[in-house]
Amino acid sequence: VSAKPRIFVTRRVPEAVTDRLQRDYDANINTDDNALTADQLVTQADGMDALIVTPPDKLGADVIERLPDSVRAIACFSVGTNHVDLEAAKKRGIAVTNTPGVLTDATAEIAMLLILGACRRAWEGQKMLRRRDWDGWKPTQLIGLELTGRRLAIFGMGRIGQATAARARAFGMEIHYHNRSRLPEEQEQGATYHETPDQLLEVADVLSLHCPATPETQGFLNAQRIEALPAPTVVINTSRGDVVDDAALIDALKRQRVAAAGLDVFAGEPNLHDGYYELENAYLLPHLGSATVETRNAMGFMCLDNLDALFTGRDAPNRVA
Ligand code: 8YV
Repeated sequence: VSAKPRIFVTRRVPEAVTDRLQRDYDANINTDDNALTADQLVTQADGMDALIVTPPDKLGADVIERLPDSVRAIACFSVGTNHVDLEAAKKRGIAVTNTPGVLTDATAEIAMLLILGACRRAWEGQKMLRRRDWDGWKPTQLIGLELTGRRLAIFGMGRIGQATAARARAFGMEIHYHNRSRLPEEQEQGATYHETPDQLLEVADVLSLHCPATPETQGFLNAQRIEALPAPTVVINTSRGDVVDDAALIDALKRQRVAAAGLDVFAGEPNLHDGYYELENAYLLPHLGSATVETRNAMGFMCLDNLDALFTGRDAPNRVA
């Protein structure tokens, strides 16, 4: 019998993280790397002291209630925790941790890639070239929107929103934001605060969503709010797909009411709304926000730092429940 805490990991994790897991824990890693059903999750949790999980693993109240008593901790390999029912975990006395901070820069980089890709029509250009359809430079070919001088409206000015603002500022964009609370002036770095989301939408040449997925932000960007955006406008999402009403955004992109969108996250991943595939003006990525060597290692180590703390009688530094 091993004295090391037993951990079930729902996906393959970077090699350096795997090494540390195997050194310090009795680890069972789902090397198939596939999404587990609720039943599979509960079965695999049998006899475990902790789980390392990652969206889209769903740990709703139904799953949490069925976890064996041995499970004392759930470490989320993510900053977002909307896939875990924190209340249900609290009720069962299970600690839940996440990975804030370490993916800020990587995600802000992807936000910039999406802004550039959507505004400058990078996907259409790629497609034209690779299909050998490019018949030469033309003054009116694939004309996009210039970032310089445009207003970037950031909805949710937390770590990632601020990191995106810093990068966009270097591109000459004017920064506007809405946040539940106004930032201290030194953190605003000249950004203009808008007290209500609707005031922010009115100035959004580019709207970038950086809020967490909560019942309040669910379907935030709906048909009515899209109509409040100026034209042309560009919509960027690196937060969670649930924040956008897909049917409304797809309709607006079709009509060119929204000039372009850059999306890294989708409701129902990996099964995105069919309408997106047809759109030339949607620049789409498969949830790459945190996908760098540095960040994925740091996320894994952070999960382990939290579990190390819990299993040596300390409180976890990134405990959310
Ligand atoms: C992850 C994320 O890629 O941390 C988050 O909330 O969305 C991304 O960093 C995703 O959670 C899958 O692990």
